Amino acid sequence: MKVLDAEFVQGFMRMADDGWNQGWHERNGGNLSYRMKAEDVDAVKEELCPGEWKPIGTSVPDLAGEYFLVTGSGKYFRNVIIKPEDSFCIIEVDEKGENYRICWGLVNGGRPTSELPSHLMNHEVKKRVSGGKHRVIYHAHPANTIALTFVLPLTDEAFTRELWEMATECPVVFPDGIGVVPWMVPGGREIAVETSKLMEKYDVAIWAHHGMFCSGEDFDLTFGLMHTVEKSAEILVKVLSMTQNKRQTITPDMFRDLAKDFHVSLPEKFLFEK
Ligand code: 2HA
Ligand code: ZN
Repeated sequence: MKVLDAEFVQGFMRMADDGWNQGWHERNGGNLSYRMKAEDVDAVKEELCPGEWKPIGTSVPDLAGEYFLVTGSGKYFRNVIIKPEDSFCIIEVDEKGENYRICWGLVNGGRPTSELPSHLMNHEVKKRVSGGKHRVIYHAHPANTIALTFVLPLTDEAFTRELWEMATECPVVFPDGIGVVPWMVPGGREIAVETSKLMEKYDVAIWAHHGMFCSGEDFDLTFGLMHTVEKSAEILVKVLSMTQNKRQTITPDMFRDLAKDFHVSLPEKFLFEK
């Protein structure tokens, strides 16, 4: 099968375009990766043509031999549906988890996303903690979430609780909460290590003054997670623009009632008295 005809590739392209249409991907902002299933690799194997091995910049031994669909460094989400072969690629990770090679795509040259270390380290953690279920890692620059990193304390507790309070669905959609990484230089191993530590506990990590990372089982769940967090952030920005004091809100006991009926467990560390 042609790579571009495969359902997982169509899903990847649609998600990238949905993110562009949300306004989360100015210029070359953001990146997306998908850990391919054995049957995905099988379906497109006649089109795979491996290039040279190159260093990943970190070590991901638990991803040895895996294939990923990843957006390209400097490439625009705007162009993913317009010139897919130029905008993303399929890479293979070597037997040590230290090198990758491009097997398809980026026909005009280039390399996978500058955030490849963060993507792969997040995949490695999520593969382990989800028992292999999580396959999608998504990074975007949604404006309301970023705006909040200038006014809320940069703690998991503050972001989780404030965003949970803004929409009743939030604690059900991300019951484990949200992690926050303080401002760091992007693109390297250090920020990848900090983000992947948070991914042990959460499916969402916010990078202060930069953007958000989400992890999920498939494209719909991962996009939906980013969308839910950003929508909640938008509501909080509106509320804070009107007043510093909410007249009423969802209280810790209301969250506990919700948790019971919706069969989620909400960590007590987010249900503190204010
Ligand atoms: O430009 O978003 O974090 C891609 C990025 C880097
Ligand atoms: Zn970014």
